[in-house]
Amino acid sequence: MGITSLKPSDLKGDPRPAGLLTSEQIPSAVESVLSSTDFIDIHTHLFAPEFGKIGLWGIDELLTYHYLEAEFFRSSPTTPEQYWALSKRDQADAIWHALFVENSPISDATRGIIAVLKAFDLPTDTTDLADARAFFQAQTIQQHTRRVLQMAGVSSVVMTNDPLDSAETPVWMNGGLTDTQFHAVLRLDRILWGWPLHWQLLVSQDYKVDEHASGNSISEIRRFIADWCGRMRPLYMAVSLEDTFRFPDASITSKILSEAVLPSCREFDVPMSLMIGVRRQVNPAIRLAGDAVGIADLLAVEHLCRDFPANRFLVSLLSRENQHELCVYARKFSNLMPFGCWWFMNNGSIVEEITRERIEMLGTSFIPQHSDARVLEQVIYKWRNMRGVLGKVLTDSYRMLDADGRRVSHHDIQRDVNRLLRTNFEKWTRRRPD
Ligand code: FIX
Ligand code: ZN
Repeated sequence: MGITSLKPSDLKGDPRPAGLLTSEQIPSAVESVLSSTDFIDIHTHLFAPEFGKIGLWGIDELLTYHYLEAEFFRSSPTTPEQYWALSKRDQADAIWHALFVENSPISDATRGIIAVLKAFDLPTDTTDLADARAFFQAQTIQQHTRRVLQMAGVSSVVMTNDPLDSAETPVWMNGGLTDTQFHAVLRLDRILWGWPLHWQLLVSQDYKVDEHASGNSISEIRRFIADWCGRMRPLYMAVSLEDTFRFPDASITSKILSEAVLPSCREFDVPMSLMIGVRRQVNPAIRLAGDAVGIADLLAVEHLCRDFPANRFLVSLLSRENQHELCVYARKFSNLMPFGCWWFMNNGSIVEEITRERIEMLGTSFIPQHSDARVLEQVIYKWRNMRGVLGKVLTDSYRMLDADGRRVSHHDIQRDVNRLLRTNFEKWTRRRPD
């Protein structure tokens, strides 16, 4: 008996047709589906082991994560100049001491470190990092990577790849990516908003472009993108944009986006990811930790979705104030896929707020999260936290559905979780990462 064929009379007296859950059974069913389903992590700054040293992992990298550096400068008299003069190891020791010994690690980012140490049965309340360092030094990156991804319940990791980053070039120029658990994204920040600083890098790669992106520049940029699509086979192209981003306007960014990047996305049938709302380097003294947030004008998103109906857009916004508007635009444009709770949005209470709103307005037609992990082991706590929030939000949604008169089955929950954390992305990229 399928769920749709149930008549109200069948439900009287509560005879449980096979597979249907009682309201009491819903929380554990949701939890078991979430814990047994591997996710696709659609945006990270992680690298496959074959990229060598640019892939960050281990306790010193975990502690010197820019989220923790930002918190460190609030809880330590150490100046940024003094901090940058320290070795990575001494920076990590300083952060451990200030945020984990002298203070309670109750912020999301500090709790994340505790969760990683716990996941490897390492002490979480020592004054030094000797045990943790010994543990990570004993790991081999290949094996450790597989183990960490399995612990995080992540089957595929989508990287962030900059074609103008010389540290990555050796892999791409020597046969490309071989690791099947990692996938490439063509990140175009230096071309889209960094053109004034970086156009000569294309010239050095024999592309005939100029400072104003005039003449043959557009067709040369498209040739550049085509060459890198051949090397990377990216799942999508991407850019992060400031809160001041406007489209269309007279800027080089607008010109390159509309005349080169979006046509190339259509040519290679890949989506364009727009991460909008950063205010870069409001405090350069603290480097990566020095970026902030601003409320973006989403008219740009409206114009892009309407004026480029053949393009598919992945959009994530940094400002809390922009989230509702994004949900509304997603109801207007089927070529718009909201994704993730980006950066300053990625805190439990805000993730819950956004995810509830998205379920209420979009059902399961969005991608709830990405980790944005910069250090390998971060995927352990970032996805554990997300499973916790999603568990609460989905349980409430199914209980409300049950109370409204429609019973839920284990199959329903599995289908919905698959869609949210796997098939929405697979369909959007027209690719099955694994
Ligand atoms: O632009 C981005 O992809 C951002 O995620 C990063 O630049 C940012 O520094 C970050 O790590 C956010 O979590
Ligand atoms: Zn990122």
